[in-house]
Amino acid sequence: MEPIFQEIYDGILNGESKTVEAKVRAALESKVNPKEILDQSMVSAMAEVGRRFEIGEYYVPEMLISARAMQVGMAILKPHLKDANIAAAGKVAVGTVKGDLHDIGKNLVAMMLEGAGFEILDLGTDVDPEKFVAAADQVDVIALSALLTTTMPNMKVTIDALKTAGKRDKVKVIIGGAPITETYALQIGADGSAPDASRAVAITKALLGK
Ligand code: B1M
Repeated sequence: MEPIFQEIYDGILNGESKTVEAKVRAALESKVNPKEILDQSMVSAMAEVGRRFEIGEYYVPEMLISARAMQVGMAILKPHLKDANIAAAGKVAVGTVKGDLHDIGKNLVAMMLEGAGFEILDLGTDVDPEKFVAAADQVDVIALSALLTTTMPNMKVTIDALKTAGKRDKVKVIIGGAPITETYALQIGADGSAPDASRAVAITKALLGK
């Protein structure tokens, strides 16, 4: 790996936002292709963060600081990616369902997806089913998060609202959050579920054939 890519890669793995910011700027100033910066250092670093999380080497705090460092780098890179007319891997609307205010896991999912090259439409928390329905026209995937057993049923309400609006077939729906199981996902008509943010990326990619 080229030294500048290695420095960005290590900066993300170690959650060093300032290093990532400085090195991404330096790479752009040296006229390195923004897509190469993204793919060869940043996306691969986040994939490694995900791998370390899955094998229990990283925990949520490490994943969060890495994701933040990634976001700092992404913010600098974004305008250049747009200039270069590079298409996102797909667009995902993320939100925590109606009645639920927990957003740390949802934000982590959004950050990891963004790190993997997806464009994110973050609908926030306590999201009405109608808002997800409206978003279905603009995205490829709808990602629903719930942390409470009392708000889980609103995932089904949201999927049913998509069906009623005739939009269910336009989008893939994935769900997740501490109380969610794959059995529940299938039962309510989601396309899949993920137990954590890194596997949310894997399933999103799989559903979109990426
Ligand atoms: Co609340 N809370 N909380 N809480 N809270 C839990 C969830 C709870 C388990 C605590 C407990 O009792 N042990 C419990 C739920 C019990 C249940 O339903 N069975 C609970 C409760 C009861 C409540 C209140 C009702 C408490 C009250 O007021 N009486 C209340 C409800 C408010 C509401 O939502 N309407 C409440 C409020 C809050 C705070 C506001 C104080 C705060 C939230 C702050 C915030 O999010 N900005 C809070 C917190 C922090 C927690 C705990 C302690 C931590 C949650 C968290 O952020 N975890 C939680 C206990 C716990 O989990 N140990 C608890 C870290 C986060 C990274 O993990 O969100 O699980 P998580 O996300 C993971 C995966 O689940 C997955 O990936 C993430 C990263 O790997 N994932 C997805 C999440 N969404 C995904 C979507 C995907 C795929 C994967 O695809 C779309």
